Amino acid sequence: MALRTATVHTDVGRALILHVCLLLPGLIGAAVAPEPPAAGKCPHEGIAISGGSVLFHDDGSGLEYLCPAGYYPFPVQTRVCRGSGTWSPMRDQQGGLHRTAECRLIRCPGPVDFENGEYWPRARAFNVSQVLTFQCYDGYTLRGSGTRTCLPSGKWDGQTAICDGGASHCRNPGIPIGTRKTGWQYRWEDSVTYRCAHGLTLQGSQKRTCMDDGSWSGTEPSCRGSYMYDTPDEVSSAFISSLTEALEGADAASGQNPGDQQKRRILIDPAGSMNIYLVMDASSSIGSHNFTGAKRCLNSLIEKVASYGVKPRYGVLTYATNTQIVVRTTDDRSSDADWVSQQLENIKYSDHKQVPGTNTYKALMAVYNMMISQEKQDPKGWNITRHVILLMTDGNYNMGGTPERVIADIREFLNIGRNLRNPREDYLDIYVFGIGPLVDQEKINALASKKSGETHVFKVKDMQDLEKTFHMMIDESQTLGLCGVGWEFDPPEVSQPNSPPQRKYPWQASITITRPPGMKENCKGTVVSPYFILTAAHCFNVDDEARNIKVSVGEGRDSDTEHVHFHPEYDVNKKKGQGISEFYDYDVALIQLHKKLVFSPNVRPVCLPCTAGTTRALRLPLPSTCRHHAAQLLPVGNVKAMFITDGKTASGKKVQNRNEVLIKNGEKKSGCEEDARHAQGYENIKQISDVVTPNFLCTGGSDPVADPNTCKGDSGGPLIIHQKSRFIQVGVISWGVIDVCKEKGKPIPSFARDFHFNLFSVIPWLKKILKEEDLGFL
Ligand SMILES: *[C@@H]1O[C@H](CO)[C@@H](O)[C@H](O)[C@H]1NC(C)=O
Ligand SMILES: *[C@@H]1O[C@H](CO)[C@@H](O)[C@H](O)[C@H]1NC(C)=O
Ligand SMILES: CC(=O)N[C@H]1CO[C@H](CO)[C@@H](O)[C@@H]1O
Repeated sequence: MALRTATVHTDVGRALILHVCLLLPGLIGAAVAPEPPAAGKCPHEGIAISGGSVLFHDDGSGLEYLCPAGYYPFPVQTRVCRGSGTWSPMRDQQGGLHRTAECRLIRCPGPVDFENGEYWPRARAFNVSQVLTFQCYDGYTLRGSGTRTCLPSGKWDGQTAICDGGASHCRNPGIPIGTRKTGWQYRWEDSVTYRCAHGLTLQGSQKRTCMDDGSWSGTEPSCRGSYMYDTPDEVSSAFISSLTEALEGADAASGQNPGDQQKRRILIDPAGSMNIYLVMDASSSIGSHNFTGAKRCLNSLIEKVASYGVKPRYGVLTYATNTQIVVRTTDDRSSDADWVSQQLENIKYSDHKQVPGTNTYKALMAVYNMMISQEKQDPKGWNITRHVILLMTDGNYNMGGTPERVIADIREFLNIGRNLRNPREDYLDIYVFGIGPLVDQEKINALASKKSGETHVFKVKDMQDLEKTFHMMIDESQTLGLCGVGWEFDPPEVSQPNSPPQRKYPWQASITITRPPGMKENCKGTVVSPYFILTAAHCFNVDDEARNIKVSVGEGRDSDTEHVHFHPEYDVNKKKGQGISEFYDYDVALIQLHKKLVFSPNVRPVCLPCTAGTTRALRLPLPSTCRHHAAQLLPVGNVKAMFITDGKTASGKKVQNRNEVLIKNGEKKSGCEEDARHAQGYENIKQISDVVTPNFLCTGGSDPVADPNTCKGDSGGPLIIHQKSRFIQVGVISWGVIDVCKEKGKPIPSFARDFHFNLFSVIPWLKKILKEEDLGFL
């Protein structure tokens, strides 16, 4: 077989700046009583809750029902004291009136419908930690989670189980637990609609349409009880991943100083500019203390975004009955973070004080008007500006009409969703944060964007949870080391004659091993943490000394090696006795560096499977397991993947090239593996599994399409899955059947296959060696 090590010397180019950002919000939500409170006039008798206790607000304006852990107040959590001296009536989510309150056990709703398979046990509701199991009928393939556990929040872990019969333009979108689906055909432009079982509110998209590209429009629906909140973990993970992605691709069209980095970013970023609108509910029931906290959080958000070199324009609005515009996007200073922060600091809570009523319609109308003025100012750059609206509210708007109308107008104005082939959905994201028990889930869901696999609406318990969320989101360790962020755009060559060579994939490392007499061997590797480079074990000889192994990453100096950790099961001679001269199972090694790498836009880690970083990168629901990662990254079938090679542009500039291949992980797998018999030395093996163990991923060949092949020098480099704009390594390039590069010009035979060591097979070893590296292995 042909190993992919090489004696050619390869330079590592310097990289372009990428933007990555991070995030954070703080916010505000508040409840507005539909009627003015009547201080203290309501009786304290006759309103007890069975199984719980009652907390009266000091000013007599309301009460809150409290229940022990594992229980929730039914039918309502809070009541207000009305002008007439009576408590507000208690209506459940269907509007049914109740005379008494009780603490009910938190339970998970059971499935009301399931297609093409069975589930058990059958029940309308499940206790916390009960398990549901799904199985498909013959001929159907299970996607999603075959078993699901009821969580203490009343939600199920894992992902919707779907028994898919295949063979349609879109895949079966499934029936999330608690919903019923209508629509059984999944052709282009077919739609399905969902309803929730009695007592639950639908979040996400009620209707989804099969689109041109084979995906479904909108977000998978879920059915929630009024007692379900998003934990800080869930919020920060979902929001951080969506927002980071949005910020990665955006920059404001500004930057006066042609020499600074800002300017350079604009040159390489045709994706245009970004507006962020911060819309804060400041209605009367929010105390001034909370308002100050929310301002502090938003200020940190602005600073954080700025510290990553992204310069969006900000619009800042506060609202209650009326809307106050604090910063307009049309103001030249709106992309000056310091100035915007200062304006935010100057807002006084008393500006809106004592006004009952929340007019969300008017607030969004003000955002819409800002967009219109900005378009007049800059008609040319307009359609490449992305808009992100962060709305903080309780969704309990009680005046001004339904805000959905303005959202429809905004979408129309930005030309979003009109053309099915170019829906431009990327150009608008509306996140809605609701805080506290009075949040009306249906209303906040109606306002938020609905995008496949993403969450835009969050309901948090209280201000404290929100602050916690906020702290989790701005945790530096999660953002600087954000894994798998690449920059694939090619800058116009002419604009930067002296620019450094292009570097799109900042985790790529070149490894040079010097062996006497004057021989050099080259391999590739990947940065997986500040101290470790993942590569192939066969790059090294037993007698290679650490001082002769150098690693080059980014544009800095070569790094010295402290130690090479081989997988304990790697033994090239293991099967010599069976006539197999070379055996490459467990062909993985980790180089431990002498000094820590400093992460920068040019030096970043790739994502490894079964880590918290990958869960975030893939925006998988929490909690996610290693099995979920495997199902998402390596499903059965031909799986799109890529490897990276060094190349040169026509003008001689060094570049990193993306080579797309298909991992044969379905019916073509055994054929792919059988071709290993064509490798020199493997002609006479008895069983193919003697050399191609289940730990290899196979690419190459010409069926269904011709894949590019790896060459000498690529050994140790990554086999990567590119999903949701992030890069996750699933394999290490190990060996190939022939060296197609040596035979340049000759037609490439269909048996030219490449074998990559599957990282899912060595997770315990990675976890052990990388235990100090904080990668959050699952
Ligand atoms: C659920 O929990 C309740 C209260 O602890 C108990 O009475 C009931 O039997 C449990 N149901 C199941 C199916 O375990
Ligand atoms: C912006 O508008 C121009 C002219 O109408 C069009 O050619 C271009 O494709 C649009 N760009 C985007 C990103 O929609
Ligand atoms: C809605 C909310 O979080 N209210 C809080 C405002 O601040 C006071 C004082 O810190 C808290 O007691 C409230 O719970």
